[in-house]
Amino acid sequence: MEMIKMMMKRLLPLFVTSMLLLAGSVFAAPYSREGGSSNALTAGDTTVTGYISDSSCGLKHMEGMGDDKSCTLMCTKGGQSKFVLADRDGKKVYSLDKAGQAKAHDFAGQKVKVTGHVKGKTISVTSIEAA
Ligand SMILES: [Cu+2]
Repeated sequence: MEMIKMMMKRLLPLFVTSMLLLAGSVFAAPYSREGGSSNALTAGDTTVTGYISDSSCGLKHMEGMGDDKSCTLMCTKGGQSKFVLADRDGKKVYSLDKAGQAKAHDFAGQKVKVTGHVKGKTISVTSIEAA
């Protein structure tokens, strides 16, 4: 099972990205922008800067849990909490979709720029890079 999980983790982002690209090229032409606010495909990508945290701690990590990275990894270990993007300046916590969960692992506790579709408080992640 571990092997399959690891393979899924590696392959899923690739799969999602290629599906998005495919969907983008198929839908980009026929759809006009007017009235498309409810359609995520026409919304375009947004970049949000913040810290990769976990859903238990959110904006501020518990004290006595080591640094942000170890706390985030500890909290998300075994899937009790999920990775989130904590925008400390904007005091907002965004949840990340499945692709984002896989990508966020490498950036636990770090300041990052997350690019993707923002819908309410959830980001469908296209990419995460260090900020
Ligand atoms: Cu934590």
